[in-house]
Amino acid sequence: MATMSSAEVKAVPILAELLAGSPKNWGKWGPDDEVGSLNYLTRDEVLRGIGAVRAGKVFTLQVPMGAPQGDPVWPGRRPAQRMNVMDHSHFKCGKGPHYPGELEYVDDMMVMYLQGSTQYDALGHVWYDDKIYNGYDASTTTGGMSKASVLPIAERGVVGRGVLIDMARYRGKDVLDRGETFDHEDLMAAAKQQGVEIKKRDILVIRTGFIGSFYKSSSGDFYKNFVEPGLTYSPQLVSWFQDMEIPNLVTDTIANEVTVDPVSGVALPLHSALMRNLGVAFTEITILEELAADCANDGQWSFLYVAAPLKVVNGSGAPVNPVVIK
Ligand code: UVW
Repeated sequence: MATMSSAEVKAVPILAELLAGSPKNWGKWGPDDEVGSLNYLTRDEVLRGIGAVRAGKVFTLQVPMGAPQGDPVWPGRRPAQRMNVMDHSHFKCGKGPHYPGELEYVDDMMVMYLQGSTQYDALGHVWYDDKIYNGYDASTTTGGMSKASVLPIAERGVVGRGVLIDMARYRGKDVLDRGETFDHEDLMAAAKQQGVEIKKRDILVIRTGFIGSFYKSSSGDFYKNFVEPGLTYSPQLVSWFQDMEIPNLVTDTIANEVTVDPVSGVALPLHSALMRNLGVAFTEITILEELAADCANDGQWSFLYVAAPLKVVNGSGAPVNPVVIK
């Protein structure tokens, strides 16, 4: 059997090496900041988003939560489970509570990963070198996030002009291939073909078709050799996000970037380069099929984007149902 010499084995750098010298926005909005690049979404940006509304069409971007076939989640997490704790059957067998007037009702509860549906990641969700966004110590995540949790994002809300870039359509596919990558140059080329401009401070919404494919395949096929398509790391891509002051990256994949950077071999480097270092908010697991079809039909790829994750205290993320108005 042929063996590889140590020189032939590609060494995977640690994030601190890969991202040495990568720009950071730590301190840019003060030592207590916890919402990062969402600070770019000023009142003017809200009005710019409202200015993109033309026809009053409304789209919601959350995937169904607790669907019978399961929900798309990062391998190792489990789909949300909804359980009835009270319903008609309880009252039929005399186990329901009695209220004056004979009111009866249904109650249920859900057990879920906070990243187990369409969600906003807290800016402190990932780290390296023991520091999360804005330089807070990673020990602040222990037992619940006391810094850069999802709560400040939830309290602030996210409103601005969104632009959809349909990478799958641009490449003539229903769904990008597993591990297929693209970068900012591809985004701009796709935007040009769509006839839309990605403007400074736009909320960037990218369709790969990947989450849509979850609902068309068996769960075994979806998770087999799991490698998502997506954006891939380069210093130029990070500079582009920084120069464009992108506040929020929204995609129809589970982790917003190619699972493993094919150049360095590092897993999810953009989580660190964009979220940890620049404070770009990540919205993951959206479903964009209906919105993309409508944009292709009417040629309008920009819109008002509105989202507010749930106010989970100390949460590393929270479910959200973003709303797009065209
Ligand atoms: C991981 O944390 C691995 O991914 P996500 O940002 O999708 O939750």
